[in-house]
Order: sequence, then C-alpha cells, then structure tokens
Amino acid sequence: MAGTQDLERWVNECAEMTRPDRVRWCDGSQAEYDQLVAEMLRDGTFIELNQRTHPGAYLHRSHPSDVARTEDLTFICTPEREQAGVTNNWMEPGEAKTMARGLFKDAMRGRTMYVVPYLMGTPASPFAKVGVELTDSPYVVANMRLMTRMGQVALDHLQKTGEFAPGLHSLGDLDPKRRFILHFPHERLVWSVGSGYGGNALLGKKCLALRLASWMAHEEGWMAEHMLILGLEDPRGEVTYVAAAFPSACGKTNLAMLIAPLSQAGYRVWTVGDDIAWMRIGPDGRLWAMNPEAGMFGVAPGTNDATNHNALAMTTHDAIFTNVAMTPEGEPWWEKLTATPPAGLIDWQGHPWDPSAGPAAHPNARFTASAAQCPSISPHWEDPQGVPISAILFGGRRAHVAPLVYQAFSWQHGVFVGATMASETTAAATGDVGIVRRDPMAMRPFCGYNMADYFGHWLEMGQRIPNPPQIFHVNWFRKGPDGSFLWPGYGENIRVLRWILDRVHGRATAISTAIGAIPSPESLDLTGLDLNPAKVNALLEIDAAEWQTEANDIGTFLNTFGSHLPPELRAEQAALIQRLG
Ligand code: GTP
Ligand code: SPV
Ligand code: MN
Repeated sequence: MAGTQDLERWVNECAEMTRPDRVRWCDGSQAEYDQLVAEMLRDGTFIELNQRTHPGAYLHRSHPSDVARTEDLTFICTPEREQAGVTNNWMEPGEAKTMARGLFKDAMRGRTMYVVPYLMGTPASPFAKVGVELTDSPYVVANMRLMTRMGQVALDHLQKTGEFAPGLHSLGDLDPKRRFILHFPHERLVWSVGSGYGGNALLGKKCLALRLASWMAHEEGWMAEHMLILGLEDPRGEVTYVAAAFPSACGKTNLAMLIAPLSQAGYRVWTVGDDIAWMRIGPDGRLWAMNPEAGMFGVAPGTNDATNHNALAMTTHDAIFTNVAMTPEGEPWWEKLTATPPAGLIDWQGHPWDPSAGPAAHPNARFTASAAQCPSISPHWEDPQGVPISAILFGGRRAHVAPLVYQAFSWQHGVFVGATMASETTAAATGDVGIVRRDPMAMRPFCGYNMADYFGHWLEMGQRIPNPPQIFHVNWFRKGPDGSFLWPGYGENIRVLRWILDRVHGRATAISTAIGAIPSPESLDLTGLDLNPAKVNALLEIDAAEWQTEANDIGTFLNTFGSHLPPELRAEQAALIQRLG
C-alpha cells in the first residue's frame, strides 16, 4: 500500500471487520510503553519480576498451546501453487481471505486494536522498510517496541517513502484449529490469527523481514536471510564481518555475542545482528549486510554466565521474558541458568514446579530486549549501508556426519552446501524435536517463494557479486559414542571463527577433502582445550560410508524440487559423489 490515506482506509476496513471497542494509534513513546505495561500488570498479561534485580523486566505466560511457531499453519498465498514451491504450505489468495475473514469477523470485540507503525532498518538507511501491524495484543505491541523502531519514526518514514507493508493480527480464540499465518506476497500483506507467540505474531520479524522480504529481494536483486551478523576483531584491531545461517535455536544469538576465552586474548566479537540479515551488493563489489531489527527475541534455556554472559547482561533490566520459570524472589529462571535449580520454583505455566513433570521453563522460553542493551553491540550495527561480509557460514545441529568446520570450494559449491544442509528440529517450532531434516540456508520455514527459485537466486547473486564472501559449513553439535557433545561450543567457537578469518585472509592452511577443505592439524588453535587427539579426529572426521548415504539422500531431496531446480545443484551433487569415489 502507498500513502497515509491508504493506511487510514485500511485501518478502518480492518476495524469494520474485527469490531474492536477502541482503536489506538501507537507513537512508540516511553510514556505509552509504561501505560501499556501498567495495563498488562493489572490484567495479568504481565507479571512483575523482581524490580531490584531486574528493573523494568516482566514475565508473560503464553497459552500452553501457543509456545512456538506453527509451520503447518503458515501459508504462502500466491495465485499459483508453484510460486510457493514444495517447501511451503499454499492457499489460493481468494480462498485464504474468505476462510480467514470468518476468523477475523468480530474477533476484536471487547478489545483494543493497536495500530503499530514500525520500521525495519534504521531511519537513515535507504533500505529501511515500513510495516504497520494492527493487533489486539498489548504483549505484541510491547515486544514490537523492543524489536523494531516503532511509532512516529515509522510514520515519518512512511510520509517520505509513501510505502508500507500491512499486517493484521488478532489473538482470536488461541485455538490451534483456528490459527493461520497467511502471507500475500503480491500485496506485501500478512494476516495472522489465533496465536500471540513470537514469529507468529510479531509480524515485522519472520513474516515481513524474511518471508515477504525474500520475495521482494528475489524481484529486486538482493537477499533476505535468516542470519546473524558479527564483526570479528583480531589482535591488530582489524574487524572482519561474518554472516551465519543456522536454523532456529541452533546458535545464532550465542555466536553473534560470544565472549572469547582468555586463551584467545586479542580476539573479540562485535554483534551486528542475531537473527536476520538483509544483504546487497555494495558499490565496492562486496556483499553488505544490515540487521533490520532493533532488538532480540532470544532463546533463554541454556543461557548462563559461562555460555552467554552478554545475553544475561542485556536482560537484567527493561526486558520481557516469555514462558520462563520464576524463583520465590521473583527472578527469572530457566534450565542451565544455574547448576542446580533453586527451591520453590514456579514453572512456566504458573504452577509450583514438579521436576518429574518436565522442565521448569518451556524449552522455547524467550527473552526480548533492545539490541542497544547488548554489551557487545557493534558501533556499526546501525550503519545505513550495513557492514561488508567476508564469510558466510551455514550450520546446524547434527549429532553425526557433519564435521566441525569445512570450507566450500567455490560460491556455487557453497550454495549447494547451504541448499542441502540438514539439522535436527528444535522447540522453536511445534512438532517433534531432534528429527534431522534438510533446512536449506536455515530458510525452510521462512522463504516466501519457491525454494528452488531461491536456490537459483543465490546462484545468480554469485554471478553478480564481484568480490563474494567465502562460504563455510560449521557444526557445534557433533556427538561422541556416549551421546555427549564432542565440541565445547559457545565461547570456544572463536577458534573456528579464527580459522575462518585466517582462510579469508589467506593465512591458514587446509586439507582438501571430498566435501570441502578442512583445517590442517596446525591451522586450528586448540591449545588449552581438554580435547584428546581421538576427539579431534572424531570432530573433523569425514566418514566415507556416512557421506555416501548423505550424498544419495541429498539426491532424493533435490528430486523433490522438480523442474525448478537449477542444474548447477545437480551437477554439484554428481561431483560430490564422484569425489567420494
Ligand atoms: P532463533 O532465535 O530460534 O533463530 O535461534 P538461534 O539460532 O539464535 O539460537 P540460540 O543462539 O538462541 O541457541 C539456541 C540453543 O542452543 C540455546 O539453548 C543455546 O544455549 C544452545 N547453543 C548455542 N550455541 C551453542 C554451542 O556452541 N554449543 C552447544 N552445545 N549449544 C549451543
Ligand atoms: C525462530 O524461530 O527462528 C526465531 C523465534 O527466531 S520466532 O520469532 O518465534 O520465530
Ligand atoms: Mn530465528
């Protein structure tokens, strides 16, 4: 949609359909936020946490059936099914609207409709995009204020550019049977009903900044990716930027703000973004990445002082916690925050915790906080053009098969590596956890168009980038025969980042294997780590038989894409089989 008049017309139309008691235009101010918080504390949507230890922090317990993204209820609505491709659910746009109108009809009766204008990207960026979300959830409004640049700043931008992406959201009755997340890429429109959770309900994030943006990026020649962005500073003070695509709950937030251990003195990570990257070819021929978000919606379980001190530090004040447990002192708690759980915990559903009944915090419990609160935030995180990317990492959770790190032979081979990457499913989406599935470029749930055409777009971008980033694959999650992780992970991942940095700058040596280049023994600094040679071998091992099976399975996966599949990926699969001998 275009100008402010369109905006007003659309707000009125939506109000006629959903019949809210009130319509409230949000300006994004602190006073407005404080008032919303006060209202939510009164009606129980927010629970006040300990204001001495966590000033400005609140707990929200979502409906127990509404704790993660619902991929089976997420649709791309294009005239042709083929435009959505085989990895997306599809509905014809007219049918989708007729169906959803029934759910939106009168859905906001007794509630307030908040009009939430927001900006993805900094106001100074030529690539920033305006969205407007209409929602009946004050929890969504509060999160949007931390996750985006919300309110007047977005309306001002809309005045200037005359364009916005509309999104209509209602909690509906929260029944999963009446839950739909519908994308209409031709209209840059999202309709979401029946969920108040994260990526289902904060429409700027996965819906606009990934699904709709990936569609626009395909049309306009740029990239919208499920990637963190970090700057790696070396002991001379030189910063090299890296983007990394790992599937949901596979380590983006953690890598983006890792703290190097003492043994790695002189190296330091600067956080630019933890979930989404918009990337464009810069005038210098490099790929430049910007973080369209203003905050983080991060996984809480697993976070502690040793694994991710920065995430803890950024959430000690002015933060929203969703589905975490609470101590008797009113402090947030989740699994692994402390070595032993404190006595008297209240679980994520508000009951005294019964350890035999499951974890105290939901496995997909999250924190929301402004990115500016992150101690490692990069001084360049709001640069209008973004930062220049030297390496792209793909990675996932794989107990077996994938080594700690390998480098692709070329951009085309790297696209093959990304397109065929696999990872165990996590609690970030509903469904079984721990099932290995192919999740191309970590975009399987987020690509707003035909995935095979998306592969083609990656290949084409490679042709157009004069100085493309090097591509790598990493796996922090390989397991030994006893079922424990072989690699210490977290801060120690800096050692892998260093190897990547040295490869990018032509300093580190590597051994060429059938699947890519792995570190030579002397090129990966493992000093001070409690890793015996057998473990190191197991981490870097490329098992011929496992990889034969993998290559065949990749072939089957590629077959699912039919005629849209770029022949280059087939050729890469054949070459892999040949190299495996
Ligand atoms: P989304 O926000 O869902 O896109 O996830 P993300 O990719 O940002 O994942 P995040 O960094 O929040 O990590 C998810 C889980 O993996 C947390 O429980 C982390 O503690 C755990 N994790 C992150 N990095 C590592 C690692 O290097 N090793 C191990 N073993 N676990 C890790
Ligand atoms: C993800 O699932 O990849 C997330 C969390 O980043 S959500 O915003 O809920 O999608
Ligand atoms: Mn994510």
